Amino acid sequence: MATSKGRGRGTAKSADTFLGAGGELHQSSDTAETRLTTNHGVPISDNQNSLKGGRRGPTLLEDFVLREKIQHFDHERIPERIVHARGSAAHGFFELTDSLADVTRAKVLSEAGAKTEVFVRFSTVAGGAGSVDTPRDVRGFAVKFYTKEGNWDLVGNNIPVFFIQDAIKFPDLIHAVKMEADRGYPQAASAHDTFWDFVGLMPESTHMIMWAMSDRAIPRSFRMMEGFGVNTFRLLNADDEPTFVKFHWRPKLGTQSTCWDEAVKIAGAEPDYHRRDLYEAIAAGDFPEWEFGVQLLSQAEADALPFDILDATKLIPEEMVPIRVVGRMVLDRNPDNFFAETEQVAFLPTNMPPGIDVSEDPLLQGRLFSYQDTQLSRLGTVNFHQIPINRAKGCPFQNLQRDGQMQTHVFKGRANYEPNSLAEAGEPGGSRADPAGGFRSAKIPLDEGKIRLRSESFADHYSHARLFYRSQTEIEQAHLASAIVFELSKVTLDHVRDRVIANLGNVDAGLAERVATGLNIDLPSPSKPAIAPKDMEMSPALRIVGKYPATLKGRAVGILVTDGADNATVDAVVTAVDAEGGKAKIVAPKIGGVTLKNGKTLKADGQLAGSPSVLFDAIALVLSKDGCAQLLNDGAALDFVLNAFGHLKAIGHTADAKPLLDKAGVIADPGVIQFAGNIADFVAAARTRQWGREPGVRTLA
Ligand code: HDE
Repeated sequence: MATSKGRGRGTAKSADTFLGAGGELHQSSDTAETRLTTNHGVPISDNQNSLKGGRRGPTLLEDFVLREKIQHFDHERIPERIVHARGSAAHGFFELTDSLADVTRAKVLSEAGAKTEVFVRFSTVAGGAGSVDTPRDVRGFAVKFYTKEGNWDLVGNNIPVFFIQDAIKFPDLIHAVKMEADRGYPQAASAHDTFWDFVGLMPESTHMIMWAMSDRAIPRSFRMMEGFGVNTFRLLNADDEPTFVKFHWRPKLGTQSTCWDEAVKIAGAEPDYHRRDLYEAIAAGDFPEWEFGVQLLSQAEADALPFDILDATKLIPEEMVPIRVVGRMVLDRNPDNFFAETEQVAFLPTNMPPGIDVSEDPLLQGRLFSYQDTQLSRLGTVNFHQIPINRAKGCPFQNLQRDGQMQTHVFKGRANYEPNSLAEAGEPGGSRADPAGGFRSAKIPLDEGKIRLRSESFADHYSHARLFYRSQTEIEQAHLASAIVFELSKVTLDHVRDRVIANLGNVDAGLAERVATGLNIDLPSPSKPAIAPKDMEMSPALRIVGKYPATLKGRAVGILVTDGADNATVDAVVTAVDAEGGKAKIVAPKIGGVTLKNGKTLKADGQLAGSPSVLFDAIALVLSKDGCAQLLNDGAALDFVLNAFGHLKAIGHTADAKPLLDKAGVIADPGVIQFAGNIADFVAAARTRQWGREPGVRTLA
């Protein structure tokens, strides 16, 4: 065997590389630190060949090296999450900027200036772990704070309300939205019969449907999503006095969304769109950041509201109870290992430090059971809290729970019960309950005996849906109505569609009519609501359009170049985009790049066919005359332009690129900018979408 040092990629320290008898590349190592071993530490001599009876004979059962490797591989997967299976995560910190000591004794919320490590997982809800990132769906926004007083898991969503009021309906909701039971499709999509059948029969879902059909459900990036605790919680101060609280996360980059047509196309072009965006932003030092805010209200203030704050289908408009910003969260480190961290992280709404407590919200109450239970089936043992990502940090963890599958802790001493007189405080087995500093529940009087009933205070299913719809801008209302038309167009059962539209009639007669017209069906009369909806004061805070900051931060500009392209224009665009914190990406017909007008080679970040404009927030076409002529016959180039125009993106172009714009049907508007020393105009247009263009490129409901 020939031996040659250092050949092959990823060669371990002091490892030798050599060619095997069959000509295949091997690597070897002869030191204890670097050599390959079995799981039990036995050094392995050959990682290429199994042990056989003769060189062409059968494999021997005796080959424990092979068996161990294959067996471990066979068991690599664990059950995926029943909901929120597809997710991406990052490490970071939470910094409290304003103490809430008056309302809570939780250190994480009362020690201003203190930083707490966090691990955050974002997710879709309906799709499996291998589904795509951009379907229309609610997004999970789960934060694990490793506080000094144990873990606090704020397991929220990017939408502040939910489909149902009582946890007992959750399995029904999820069965209805997931792929249909007999056919196994559609994957990661709510546009199908069973989901809308459930929705039509459950009017309480109407408010959430408004949000799920809004652009919030097709976010541009995890970094551009709001987060909400959804359920109402309580804070308890040093005297155990309770204050109701709603938790909010607000992204520094503003809340931004994709267009529906764009989201659909991204699913094909880049299924990992959000995962890659988060990973690459953090790797580049562009750390995503959110403000953390609370809405606080006393029992008396809650009682005075015209809705029940224990009902998770309602929100408290900011205009009624302002959000007090008390902290910020920065995500600054990618996980080292997807499985160990992102997959094995177990969020539990029951993880709360002293000073934070639950409310009687019947949705939350069911969640308090479900998450612990699901971890047992997913992670397989009661000891899942010992997995590093789940372990409490910054505080001692000690109790008398023992043994169980995968116990990794070697407990010492005889005292594994309490009370005991064998162990002193500080010794193993010597830990005791702390009545003053420990977790206590709010003292809430219970007014009735056992009862299986939905409170009358939950019966108004439409006022908040109306509030949301009517508070939107016209653009957002049109998107929302169009989304319902799209989804109901995929529904095959007439009675299901009719029932949904009949319910929409209680939200807003105009909305119901828009949807019926969009489907070209007769408008059914409104259904009979349990309680007649009321008009509430509009809440402009519920909008997205017109609210996000005008900046290129977090945005990407795709610069399509050809041979002979003007180097000065390319440089000017790249410099201007960089200067504003955007990401400039060179796209060329071939990945090796192009030769610019000055004879220099410019390498491409992406090949045109694999880098469609849906992956960028704005595009620049820096084409030479000949280059443009060649692209006129290239469908990928035409799509690049056509989709950017249709998705309301700024388009900057050289004069020589005009024939491509014309062939793609681009009509000049303020977002289409011919370069002539005016790069600043292009950058200004690239900071947002060209909403004014929309009526000309899309028929909306
Ligand atoms: Fe969850 N939910 N959920 N949920 N949920 C789970 O726990 C459940 C609800 C949310 O990134 C499961 O570990 C019930 C509301 C997020 O790992 C499960 C009910 C909100 C995540 C579960 C709800 C959420 C989950 C599945 C109705 C927003 C992903 C796997 C009573 C406040 C966390 C798991 C992660 C995950 C149950 C409703 C958020 C089955 C019974 C409302 C972000 O335990």
